[in-house]
Amino acid sequence: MKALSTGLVAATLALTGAAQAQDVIKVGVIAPMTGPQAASGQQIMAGAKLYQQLNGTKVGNKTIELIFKDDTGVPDVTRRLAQELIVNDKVAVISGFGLTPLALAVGPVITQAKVPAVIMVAGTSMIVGTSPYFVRVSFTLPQNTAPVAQWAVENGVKSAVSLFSDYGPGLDAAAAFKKRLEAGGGKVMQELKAPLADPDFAPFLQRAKDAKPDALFLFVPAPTAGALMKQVVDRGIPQSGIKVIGPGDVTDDDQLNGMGDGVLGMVTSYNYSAAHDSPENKKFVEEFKKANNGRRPNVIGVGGYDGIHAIYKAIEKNGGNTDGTKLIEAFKGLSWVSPRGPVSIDPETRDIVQNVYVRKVEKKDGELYNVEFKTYENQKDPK
Ligand code: VNL
Repeated sequence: MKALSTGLVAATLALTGAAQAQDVIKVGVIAPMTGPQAASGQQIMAGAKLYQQLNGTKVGNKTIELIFKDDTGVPDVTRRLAQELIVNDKVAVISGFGLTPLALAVGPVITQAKVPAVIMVAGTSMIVGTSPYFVRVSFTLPQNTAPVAQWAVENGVKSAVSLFSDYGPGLDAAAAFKKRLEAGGGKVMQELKAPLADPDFAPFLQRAKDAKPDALFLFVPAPTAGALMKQVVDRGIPQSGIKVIGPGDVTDDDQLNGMGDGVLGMVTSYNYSAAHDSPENKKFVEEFKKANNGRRPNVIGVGGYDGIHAIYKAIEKNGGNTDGTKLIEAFKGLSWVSPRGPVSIDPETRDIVQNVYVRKVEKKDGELYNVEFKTYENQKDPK
């Protein structure tokens, strides 16, 4: 009798454990939380946590558990963490990826394991095409660059020098800019490529200034923007009559105030501004600041927030079924109103479709903001 009851208790406990495990859906979030790209991981984590804070942890009767991992910005670490999360923690989805090479590193892993991966930052066009299990909520560089190239054409830019980080998104941005500027009758005189790691911008900026172009087109990943723009301003480039432009990574909301008044008037185009005028964004910015000691959200923070939203909605659409092949289908065609504006996931490409705004740096209440003045609606990656 005693043996029987012990056995029963053990069986009951095992069943309870199994039932609890089935009620929890784990989601991995892999990002650089330390190292030179730490600002990116901090924004992703803040955005993801805020989503749960404002919307709860439940989807139907399932509890969504986020597991954060720091890849320090090293692709081999991203790959190993992805494998561990999938094999040991049995996550249903992985997400994050603060740089293009970090996203590319997990492609073969997710294809083999059939586990969806939601890209919250990385912006090189070709990434999503490298695995049928990728879906992207961030942006692509050609998508974000085309409108500012158009603005340059319309504002008399005939000659330009491009300076960009020498890797996927920089090459994509520079190519998108050149294509549109030259179609509009302008010319890119020089393309200057700075290394991604520990760049010294000084010699490049001197060359660019000496070339006296109508415009200097810039791209660096958002966490590097403060260092670049300080030097651009110190050299007086905006004041020398050269229009300094780029995708909005270079006037990153997280660092904009530290760039100084020298960036006032600078025009960029981008999918997100902390100054975006909508009730959804007002609430998002307010709550984000409240939860993060007054820190302002940037494009990466909104990527973390929207990434978790998309995961919730895909799980909900599938009634809690987390089979990877079914789950990736559920992401296709999702649409929602983000703090950045209306967005959707292109069912064909699994890439995000969104508004891209042309903005100008202005001062409001003593702070610098990217103030939107023109909208290109429902933009796909132009390829
Ligand atoms: C990338 C593109 C990273 C744009 C960024 O910041 C960015 C990338 C971290 O694809 O590596 O602003």
